[in-house]
Amino acid sequence: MERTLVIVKPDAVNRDLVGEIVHRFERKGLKIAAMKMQVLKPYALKEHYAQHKDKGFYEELIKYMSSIPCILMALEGKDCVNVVRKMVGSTLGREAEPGTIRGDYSVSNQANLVHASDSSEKAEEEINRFFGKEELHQYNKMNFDWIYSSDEKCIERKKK
Ligand code: 3AN
Repeated sequence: MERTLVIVKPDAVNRDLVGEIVHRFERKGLKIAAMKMQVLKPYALKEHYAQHKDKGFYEELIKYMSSIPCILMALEGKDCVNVVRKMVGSTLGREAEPGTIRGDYSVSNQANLVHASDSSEKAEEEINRFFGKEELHQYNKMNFDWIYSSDEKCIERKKK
C-alpha cells in the first residue's frame, strides 16, 4: 500500500480542527501508520519547502510552520497520495471545492490547514524527513477486509 505525509498545520491546531481532520482520513478508510505532535525545526522546513525558496512568502511560511506544534501523520492506503490530495483540496482555500478540507474550513493561501505530499516519491522522502523508522508502524487492522475488494487485496499481496 502507498504512504503519504500529512502535516496538520499550526492554523488547524489553533482552530481546534485536529480531530475533524484526522477523523476525515480515518473515515475514508486510510490507515494511520505514524502520528506525532512536534514543533518543526526551520532547517527541516527549509528543506521541505525548498521548491518555494525564491517566492516572496517563503520566509513567512517557515515562520508560521515553526510557530507552534503541528500534527504529523503517515497515512497508508491504495493510491493514498492521490486520495489525500483530493480530500485536502486546492492550495487557495477560497477557491478549494466544498467538501474538501480546505474548501470547508479555509479562506487563505498560507493558512490552508494541511500539507499533503504531491507524489509517491516525494511522500517517501518527506516521511523519512520527519519520521524515524521506529516511528512507522506495520500492523493489521480488523477493518481491512471491509475496506478493499478481494481483487484489490490480491494485487497488494502480489506486489509484496
Ligand atoms: P500545496 O500545499 O497545495 O501543495 P504549494 O506547495 O504550492 O501548495 O505551497 C506550499 C505552502 O505554501 C501552502 N500550503 C501554503 O501554506 C503556502 N503558500 C502557497 N502559496 C502561497 C501564497 N501565495 N502566499 C502565501 N503562502 C502560500
